[in-house]
Amino acid sequence: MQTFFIVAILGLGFLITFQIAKASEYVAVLRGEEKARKQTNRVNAFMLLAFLILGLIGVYYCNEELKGKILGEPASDHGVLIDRMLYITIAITGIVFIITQVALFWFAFKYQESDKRKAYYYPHNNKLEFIWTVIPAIALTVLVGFGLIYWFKVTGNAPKDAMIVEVTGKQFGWEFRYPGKDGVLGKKYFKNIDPAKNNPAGQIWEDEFNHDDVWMEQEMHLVVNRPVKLVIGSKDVIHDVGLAHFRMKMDAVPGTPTTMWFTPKYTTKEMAEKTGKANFVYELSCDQMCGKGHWGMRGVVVVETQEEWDAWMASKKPQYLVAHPADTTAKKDSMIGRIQGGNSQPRMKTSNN
Ligand SMILES: [Cu+2]
Repeated sequence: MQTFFIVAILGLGFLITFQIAKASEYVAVLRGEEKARKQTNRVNAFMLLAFLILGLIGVYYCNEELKGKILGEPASDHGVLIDRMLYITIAITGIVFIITQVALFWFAFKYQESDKRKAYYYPHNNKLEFIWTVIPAIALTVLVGFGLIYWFKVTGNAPKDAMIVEVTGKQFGWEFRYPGKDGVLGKKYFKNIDPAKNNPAGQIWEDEFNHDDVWMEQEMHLVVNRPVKLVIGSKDVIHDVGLAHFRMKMDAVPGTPTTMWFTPKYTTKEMAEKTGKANFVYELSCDQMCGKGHWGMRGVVVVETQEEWDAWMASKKPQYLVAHPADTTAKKDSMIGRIQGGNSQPRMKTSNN
């Protein structure tokens, strides 16, 4: 029955289309085909012009509406460069956009079909082709060149005094690890990841660099005017560390650490004053569709003075001590604990099955 209706509807649709086509054909014959075509031509030419004018008004209106509502001043040193690059790109492509669109629609209107003139046949001009190939090529090379220079800067070596923070994305949230006083992140291994044993990052406890590493979730603290290098990874799928206020972003790829560095220019408090929003926070968003909880991957970045940061860090306990409350020196014991942990898991699984 359903199939019958579908076929019937399709058949009717076809019939109606056919009849309309036939009817307009008759109308054209009655009115004179030539005349009908010319009239349609005029209407189209006028509508193209109207589209141009309305479109340009729309562009202007959107720009006015959104002015000042986007992110505001970039809050990092690299952000200033990236914004500048963006504005130069928008200016150049904007000028080209306006010229080409106005020319396109104005010509379509001005040179619509007319009995008074005939189209001029002009198939080829090497000089013209050369000019409009070479100029855009040079302009784009310069723009891409700037992009590449900034990219190498952002992903290249951070200054020696840079702070290091490890950022790990997961479904759905962010984890951070600070290297502690030694300034070195201890080694980790994904099979060691076991939040039940207080090892959410998978740290290898035998590595002494791990003993002062501090681990936390959802909130990252940075020092104003001090470069920071983020070492980025993921526990499951590809996420993306999006720091829109700093104009920074980098994919978080499982198994392949990525890095970027920048220097925050303003503390959270200063930014609150600048934006006039008392509850301003720097946001860390996931810029990669990573699953159904993607929308909830909002982290917070707190930028503060060195003293505030020191006080905050002093209140944190290294993860090694969280995992080994009674044991700060005996590395042998922690190793045994890890081996036992590794063996007990599969056994538990078999008994469950
Ligand atoms: Cu994500």
